[in-house]
Amino acid sequence: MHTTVGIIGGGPAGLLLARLLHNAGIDTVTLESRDRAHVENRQRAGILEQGTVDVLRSAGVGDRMDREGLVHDGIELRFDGRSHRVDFPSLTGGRTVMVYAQTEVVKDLIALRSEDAGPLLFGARALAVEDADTDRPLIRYLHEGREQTLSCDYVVGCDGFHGVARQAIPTSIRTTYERTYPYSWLGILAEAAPVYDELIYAHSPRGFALASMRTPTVSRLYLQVDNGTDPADWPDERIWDELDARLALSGDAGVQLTRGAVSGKAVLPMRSSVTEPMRYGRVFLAGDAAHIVPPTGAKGLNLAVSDVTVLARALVQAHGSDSAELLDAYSDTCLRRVWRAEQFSYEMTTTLHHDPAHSPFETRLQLSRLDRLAVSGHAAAELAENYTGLPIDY
Ligand code: FAS
Ligand code: PHB
Repeated sequence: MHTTVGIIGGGPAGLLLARLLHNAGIDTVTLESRDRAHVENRQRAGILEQGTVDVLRSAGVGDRMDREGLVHDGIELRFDGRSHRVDFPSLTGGRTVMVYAQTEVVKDLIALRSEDAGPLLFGARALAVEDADTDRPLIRYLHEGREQTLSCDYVVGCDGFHGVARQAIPTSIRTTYERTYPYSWLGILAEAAPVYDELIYAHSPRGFALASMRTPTVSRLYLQVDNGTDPADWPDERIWDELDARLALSGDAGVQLTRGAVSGKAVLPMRSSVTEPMRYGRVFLAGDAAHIVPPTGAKGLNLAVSDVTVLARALVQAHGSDSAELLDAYSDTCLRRVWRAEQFSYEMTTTLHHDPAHSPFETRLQLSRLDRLAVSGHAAAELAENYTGLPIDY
């Protein structure tokens, strides 16, 4: 089988790239190792930047998001017995974010894909990418018990942190920068009204807590826990009690922790990772295949969207003309924005989490940083600008 663009991975990066290229009349084949149900129900991100919302709308995938998504124009920070709201529109010239789960974005992209009958193969596991530095790169993959090959004009690795595409970049030119954090997140979904009508990020001596949401009746909640934590050690009541203690909501009007049936209990490790370059020959990396951010800044999914938006423009240019100018600039263009998101996610994570290696001195520094965000419009604007998302070609 041959295609213009072979895409490995049917997560948000791969599915959106296929959609953008389809809209531009470029044929693709997408290989996804898991089945449709797994990909559609994998609990992950919840916040879409303004730029992501704009891209989904212009790609024709935004209708249900606009009907069911929740537009948010701020977040609340809680620390040291105080709470401070960061307002987005007044600090960013009108930008907001959308609460609309990654699971829903993926469902919308897959549903649209089946209408266009684009070849999206589930249960197709890429084994290797070969001939990356030729004009006919090849994907070897396993599907329906048989090893098969897909020859391509271009290959894009959208296969996440554990994918194979990264291996196509020779170790002699591939550098991975990484950091793991001394804590993880325990995340739950709960059939319970959200704590508040905006997200609450809470710094507390007991550890970080985040109150988010999926719908007006479904909450998404996170607690900082030790690395290696077994979710079984956190029965529901213990989770609710700890959220109560860390969010410290007592007495706040309109803010209440409603307990409900818990599902989707999972522990998420926290890491930062960037692989450079994001391209070798005719093989490109996009999304988590190239970079990972701790989810504190809600950047992971949004970076995947900006990568494939930049890449789709470059592939359209190369496909329609002899110019490879945008393709040649792809890695540098994306990495500038990636490193900005890495820095913002690192800053949000290290400011809000209790690091077991911290002395009281570092904790005072954290509280001073949070106080600065509460009293300085300049500091708050820097947070708001990064949280709502920098321009795609920042
Ligand atoms: P993905 O990992 O989503 O998709 C990669 C796809 O490739 C998967 O479907 C996988 O099955 C497939 N694949 C892998 N190897 C393959 C192979 N060899 N052949 C074929 N297919 C293969 N971000 C936030 O902003 N907020 C959050 O709260 C948040 N929570 C997260 C929780 C978890 C547990 C994880 C792992 C990530 C979380 N993220 C969060 C980040 C997450 O949203 C990613 O940024 C986002 O999924 C990136 O999308 P993709 O790049 O498409 O990668
Ligand atoms: C989520 O709703 O899953 C979410 C929101 C904000 C974050 C991380 C996760 O920073």
